[in-house]
Amino acid sequence: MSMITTVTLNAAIDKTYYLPRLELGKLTRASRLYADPGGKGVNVARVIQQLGMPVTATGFVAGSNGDYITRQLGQQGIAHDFVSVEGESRLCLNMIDESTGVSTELLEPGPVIPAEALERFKEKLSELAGKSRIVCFSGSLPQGVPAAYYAELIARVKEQGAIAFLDTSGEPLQHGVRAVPYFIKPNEHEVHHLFDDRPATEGELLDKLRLLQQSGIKLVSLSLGEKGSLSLYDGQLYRTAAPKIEAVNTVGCGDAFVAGMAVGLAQQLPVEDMLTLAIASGTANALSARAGNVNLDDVRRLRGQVTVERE
Ligand code: TA6
Repeated sequence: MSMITTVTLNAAIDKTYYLPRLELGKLTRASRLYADPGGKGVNVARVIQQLGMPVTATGFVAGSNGDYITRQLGQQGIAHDFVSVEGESRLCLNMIDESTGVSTELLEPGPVIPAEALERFKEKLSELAGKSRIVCFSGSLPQGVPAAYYAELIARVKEQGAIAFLDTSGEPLQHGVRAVPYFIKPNEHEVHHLFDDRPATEGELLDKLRLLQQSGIKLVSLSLGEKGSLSLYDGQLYRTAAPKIEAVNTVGCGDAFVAGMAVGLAQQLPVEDMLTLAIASGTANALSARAGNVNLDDVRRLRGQVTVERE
């Protein structure tokens, strides 16, 4: 039985290009490139599998790109059960200028999801959630999917007695929090957008996190970038700091963070250890040339360098 299921409604092929230099208007030849099944939930699934826990990836795929995604997942040993639709799964490009280290992403829109496929997916999700301890919803919604769709899916996951993680933004997040997922990982901007869209002091930000927690969301993690993260769990605030590293490719760090949190929760680790695993996984992802990818030795080493303070 898969302990964890990840949902990617807009699955992608992530193509990562390393360029000697990226200058608009000029021809550039990639010195190396990688192509991996991607989209946030697929990245979460890959890292969960690399952390040693059984996982199933689901969502929507389309066309020959969709075939590539599912074929590669099979080769990476990741169970998958997607709903296929017409059209073509998208490419998500990440161009890394090696002269500056600057990463520039270009994301295609992906296929339009028809109403009948939305219904088909709801049934599939209920079936998968019935076999899972945790279901992770990650990423933006493709065209044709109503902003409240995550909220409907979260309700189905909870009906099956499973735990729902939600990592998204904008209107889908605003609707999603009303379905009271167990865990959300908003950035500062997304927190403000959930309330009054006014930037605030750290104290006002914490008040907003506490309001989210009072609505029943058990775990809220707020990424502060270089400054680490703040997590509120069952009313207790934890301030965490990630070890300093030389980042190679930061794309997918948030997904690896979610994967570490899901594995930590599934293993019923104490909160501090769960947060440590999440941060070590997110940091380890930045050491990989590929998106949504960690080396277990890096995770183990970094776990000893993460600080978690109760406040
Ligand atoms: O978080 C990184 C990433 O998953 C990339 O690998 C790329 O697939 C992108 O995000 C997709 O984001 P979206 O929110 O559109 O699903």
